[in-house]
Amino acid sequence: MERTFVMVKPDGFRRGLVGEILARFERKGFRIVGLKALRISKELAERHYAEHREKPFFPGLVSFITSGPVVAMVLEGPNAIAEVRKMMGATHPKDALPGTIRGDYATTIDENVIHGSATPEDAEREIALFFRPEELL
Ligand code: DGI
Repeated sequence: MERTFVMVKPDGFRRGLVGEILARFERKGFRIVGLKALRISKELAERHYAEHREKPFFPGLVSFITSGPVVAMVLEGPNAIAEVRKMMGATHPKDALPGTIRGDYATTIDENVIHGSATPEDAEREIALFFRPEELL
């Protein structure tokens, strides 16, 4: 069993895609062990995306992710990290295959609908950033 951190980004929330996305993960068989809607502060955004701090797109990324509510969740299941990434599709929607979340719902890298942890280390760090232990089932 593995846990991963997933977030429906502000574009997904604004477009009413939360239910669609949650349904895909539930149907796949993942267990929801944490779930909340929130607005991300600039400080949380900068910590979450710390690895991109020096990139030219960093200011735009922080501004986008703080632009409206998001839904954050922790999903649990076998190989959850890799399986969720597979269901999300490639980072750039132009490379994301139909049938994946980004392939079906996104067109630009600036607004690519969903985030999912890339590695077990990222998952642990991101879960701790967004959830207190008592908020997880
Ligand atoms: O884990 P991912 O979201 O698939 O990808 P990542 O961790 O490499 O990048 C995090 C987010 O940063 C990504 O979802 C969109 C944004 N991003 C990454 N590379 C670029 C980018 N945004 C722009 N504008 N240009 C990029 O090259």
